[in-house]
Amino acid sequence: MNYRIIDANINRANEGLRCIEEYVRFILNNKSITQELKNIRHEISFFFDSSYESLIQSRNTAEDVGTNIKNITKETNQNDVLRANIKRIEEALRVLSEYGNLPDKYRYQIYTIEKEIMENILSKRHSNIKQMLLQDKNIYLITSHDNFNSDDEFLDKIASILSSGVKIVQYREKNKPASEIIKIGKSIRQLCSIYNALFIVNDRVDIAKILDADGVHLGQDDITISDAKKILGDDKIIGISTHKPDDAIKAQNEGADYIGVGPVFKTPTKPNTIPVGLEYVKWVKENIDIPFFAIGSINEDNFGEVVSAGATKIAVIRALMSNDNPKNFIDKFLMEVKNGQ
Ligand code: 3NM
Repeated sequence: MNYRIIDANINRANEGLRCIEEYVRFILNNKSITQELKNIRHEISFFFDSSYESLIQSRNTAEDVGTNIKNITKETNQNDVLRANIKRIEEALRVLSEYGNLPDKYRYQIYTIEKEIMENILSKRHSNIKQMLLQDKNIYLITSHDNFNSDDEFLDKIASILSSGVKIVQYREKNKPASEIIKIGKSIRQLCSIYNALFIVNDRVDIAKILDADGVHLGQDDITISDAKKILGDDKIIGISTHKPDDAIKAQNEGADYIGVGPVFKTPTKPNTIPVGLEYVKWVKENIDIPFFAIGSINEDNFGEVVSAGATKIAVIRALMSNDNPKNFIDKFLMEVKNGQ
């Protein structure tokens, strides 16, 4: 065995592993990949452990003809550092397997980790874009077809609310067959495009996909956030209703883009649900980092309390769908948020 080659490449692999470990740990905040990298580092050292003394004795850095060759990692951009170090590890592991019989599995593991890291970076990028999209969305309209005599009347109401300034609409329909949901959904989708509003579909990930919605809103009993992502991809918004701190923490950990927080007050839409009150709104404000919409019987008489509890965003059905002057409601709420900040 050529100990000088092995020694140099263990060091090279370890240094590279350390560099990407720091990236994954401190930039991506990804615990599982950090742990995987740490394990590989330890296993490689362990594999050559019996040769440790020979390796150190063989070391002769002063006479190494390669020490003043330009270092590939003299980069300023974090992503360049990452890429250069992944390459460096792969090369070092190849050398260690050719000259030192290190199993190829470590190199293959790095190829997989490289893919995971890239997916993580992309998903972070998408999630930043989605957070930006949600930033100025203070009033979320959730539709209800109840109390409308026709689809046209229903769609006219949505158009009037959009023209009053709402920038995010959730199409919520629990009673109609899929074919009808899709038909009406297409019209709402079009309205949202005209008014430059986000279009979100309630519950049905399949229909969100068919309608090319901007996202889906899930309930606690619907498919999981990660399954929804598999169908819709990373660039679609995924929101979920939450009713207690555990729901909110889970949603955040699973990568929800926003949460619903409620019902804050008793609502006829969910007659059997006990309201969570303003306490839960306060808790979310203090403990959760992703955007949240307070929901449940929020109206002009009580939105002041909701804003005082820490919400800057609300989701409503009746306060807009049953309102002859949605613009007045929207303007007053936005003023309340502005004054409350
Ligand atoms: N979800 P309104 S409360 C659809 O707490 C919905 O998750 C809720 O309607 C939740 O504004 C609710 O008319 C009903 O009370 C909201």
